Amino acid sequence: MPTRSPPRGVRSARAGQGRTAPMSDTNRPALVLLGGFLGSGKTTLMMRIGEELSSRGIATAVITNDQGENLVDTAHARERGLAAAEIPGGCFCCKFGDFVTHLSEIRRTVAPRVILAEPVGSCTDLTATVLTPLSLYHSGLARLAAYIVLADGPRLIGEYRRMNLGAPVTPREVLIAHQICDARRLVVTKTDLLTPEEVADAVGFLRGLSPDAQIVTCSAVSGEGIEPLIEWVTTDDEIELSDSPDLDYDVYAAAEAEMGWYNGRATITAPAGLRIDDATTDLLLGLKAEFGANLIHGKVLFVCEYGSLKAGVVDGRIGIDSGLSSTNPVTEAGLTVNVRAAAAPREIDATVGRLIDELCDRVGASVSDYMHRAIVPGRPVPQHRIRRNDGST
Ligand SMILES: Nc1nc2c(ncn2[C@@H]2O[C@H](COP(=O)(O)OP(=O)(O)OP(=O)(O)O)[C@@H](O)[C@H]2O)c(=O)[nH]1
Ligand SMILES: [Mg+2]
Repeated sequence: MPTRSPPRGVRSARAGQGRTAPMSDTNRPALVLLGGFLGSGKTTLMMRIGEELSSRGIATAVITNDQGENLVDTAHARERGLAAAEIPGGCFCCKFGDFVTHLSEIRRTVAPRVILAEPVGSCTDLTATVLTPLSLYHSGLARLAAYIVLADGPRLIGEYRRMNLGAPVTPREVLIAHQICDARRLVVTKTDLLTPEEVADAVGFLRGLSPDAQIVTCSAVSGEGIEPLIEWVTTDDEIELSDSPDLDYDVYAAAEAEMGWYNGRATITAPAGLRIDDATTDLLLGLKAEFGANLIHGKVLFVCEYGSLKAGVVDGRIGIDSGLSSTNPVTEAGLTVNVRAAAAPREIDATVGRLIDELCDRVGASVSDYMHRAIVPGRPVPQHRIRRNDGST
């Protein structure tokens, strides 16, 4: 296998010491990790793949993960009818024991053929901290079918081009470049937002960062490009574990510490009626206006009698994923909000609380059962870190 040439600061050690496991037995579910930076489209793609697999009669479950609790992603998956387990309070690597327990539990209760797992979008180094420990200590639990990292198409040709991902300097550059170089399979997402020339440009940019990776392009919205991903996910093979790019955990911790995470949920009661689509847009526009370029990913999920509406704002762009059967006003709805921004947690907490209050004032609604928490993620301390290249743990 050729040695990759990752960017400076994300040096990859020698490749080629991985082993290829034998073809799987059919009892173990296929485990697929879908990584990538915040807002790159992991949950949307996971839902799309999950629904596609389910329509082909392939039982699928998902595992979501976050630094906090009350996750839009988990609620969204369950609303869409997918069996979903959630690992809150830290990434898969720091909560490896919980990850193994959930894998085991979901296998016992749902018996899926495929498990799609979404790590926290600010997490990296999964080859060393999740895949290798799984293959060494828990290989009977699941077959490691794929490790795929997503990169946001519009960000690749915009924000990422303006960053130094080829020679990362800032903590966030190091984190994003490492995520890209840690996986052998990369996806340029959201191609429906790009022209064919821009898609080619995004692929070329990614190729420059990870010359030997397999790269596909797709839109979880239009479905274009999904088929190669279905093949990656349904393979009978087990992945070949590769060496891990170097990573300075002080820099990694600094990248995490730059971001504030807010997770909250509430019940909104609106005697005069609340239009969920309007309320969602209001909240997202509010987040965009308040945080500007510091908003990394804002997510809103409303659940009401007509179904659920999940929407997000990434890179200043609002995307709406709706399962609503009607936009008629409702008198009660459950609201979940997750915000990741380069801002102090206290500021995010106060701002979101105010935006919810302002929304309620406008429509004569009231808020009850409001639970909210804002944090700065702690330093990543993986339970295992096993780098095949140097044998360290
Ligand atoms: N147009 C378009 N929008 C997309 C696509 N995939 C995702 N989005 C939008 O991008 C935003 C982020 O998508 P998510 O799937 O929540 O991203 P994520 O990677 O799971 O984000 P985190 O959980 O915060 O790490 C949402 O508003 C989606 O609607 C796509 O293929 N096309
Ligand atoms: Mg997600």
